[in-house]
Amino acid sequence: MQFTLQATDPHSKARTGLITTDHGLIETPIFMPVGTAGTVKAVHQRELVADVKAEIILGNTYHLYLRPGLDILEKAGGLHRFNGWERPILTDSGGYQVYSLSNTRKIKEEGVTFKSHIDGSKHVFTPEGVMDIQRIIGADIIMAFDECTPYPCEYGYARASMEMTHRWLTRCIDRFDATEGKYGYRQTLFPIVQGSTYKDLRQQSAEFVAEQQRDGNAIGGLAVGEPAEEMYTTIEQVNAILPSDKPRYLMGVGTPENILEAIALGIDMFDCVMPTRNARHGVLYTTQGIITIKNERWKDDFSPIDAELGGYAGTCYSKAYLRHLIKSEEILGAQIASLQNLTFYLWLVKEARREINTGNFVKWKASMTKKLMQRL
Ligand code: PRF
Repeated sequence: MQFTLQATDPHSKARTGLITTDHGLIETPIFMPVGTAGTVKAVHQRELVADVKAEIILGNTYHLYLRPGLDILEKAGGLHRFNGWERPILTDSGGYQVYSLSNTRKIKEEGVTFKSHIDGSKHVFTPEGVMDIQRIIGADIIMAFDECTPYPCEYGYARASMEMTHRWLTRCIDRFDATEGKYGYRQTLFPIVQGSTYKDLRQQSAEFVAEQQRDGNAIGGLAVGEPAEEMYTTIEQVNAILPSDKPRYLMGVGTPENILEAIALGIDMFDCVMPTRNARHGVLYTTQGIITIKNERWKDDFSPIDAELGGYAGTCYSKAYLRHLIKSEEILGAQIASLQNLTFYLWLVKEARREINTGNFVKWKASMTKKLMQRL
C-alpha cells in the first residue's frame, strides 16, 4: 500500500492524498461505507459503484468469522470474491464489536473469550488468531486487535488497557509479518491508538504506534460518548505525533460535522454506521439539512428527496413517497434512504477534497456545517 500526499490546506491541518492498493486507488479524505457482514446493508454493489461512488468498504472480523465462517470465506477465495466487490476492503479486527455485541466476554492478556450474539457458542480471539482470520477474509487493509475502552473510563483501567493493547499490537505485527496473503494480492496492517481521553496516555500510545512505522495508523477509543470538544482535542494531540506522510484513520466517526472538523485536524479516513443505520430509521442526510422523513410535514411533499445532490435516490423519488415506504416498513424504503445517505456522505468528502485542493476548505467548512446540521 502506498500513500501520496497531494495538497495541504494553508489554513488548517487538512490534506488530500491518494492511497494505492492492489484493488485500486482511494482518494483521501474518504468515507468508507460499513459492510459489517460482507454487505453494505440494503445497497447493491452496482449502486455502491455507480451512484454512491464508494472507493472502499468495511467488513467486520467478528461478524464474518461467526457467519458465514472461515471455511466458506476461504473456499470462496476471500471476501472480494464472495461478495463481488472488486475495489479495496478494510476489515475491523473485532476489537470493538466483541465488546459491544457479544454476551459475557472475558478480557485477559492472552486474548478475549466471548459468546456469540447469534447462538451463544463460545470463542476466543487472540491477536495472532485475529491476524490469521483477517488473512483469510483477505481485506486490503486489516486492523490490529485492540481494546476500545468505554467513556468515562477510570485512569488506572485506561492505562492498563492501553498497555495491553500495545503488547497485543506487537503480537499482531509479529504474526502479520510472519505470514502472507492467501490470494495473491498484498494486505497491510494498521495499528490503533488508544488511551481514552487522558493526555499522557494518548501521547504514549501515539508514540508507540508511530514507532511501528506501518503504512497507516488509526485512532480508536473516540466517539464513545465523550463531548465532541474532547474528541477534537484528542485528535489534534494524536495527529501531531502520528507521521504526516501516512494515512490517519478515525474509527467509527461520525456526523457530517464531526467528519469536517476531523478533516481540518488532519484525518484522512472515516467509517460509521450512521448514514446506513439512520437511513433505516428514516433519518436522511441531504444538501439542505437533516430530514426526519416520518414527520407529518413531508406527507404531501412531492418534491425530490435531494435535487441539489442529484443521483438516483436524490432525484427519482419524492419525500412523500419515501415517507410512505419507511412508515410502511417496506424494504424499498431502507434501500432508497441508505442510497441517499451514502451518496451524500461520499459527496461530502469529495467536496472537502475539492475545497482543500483550492485552499478554501476552512471557509467552506463553516458555511457547510451550518447548513448540513439544520433539522428541516
Ligand atoms: N477499535 C476498533 N474498532 C473501532 C473502534 C476502536 O476503538 C471504534 C471507536 N469509535 C470504532 N470502531 N478496533
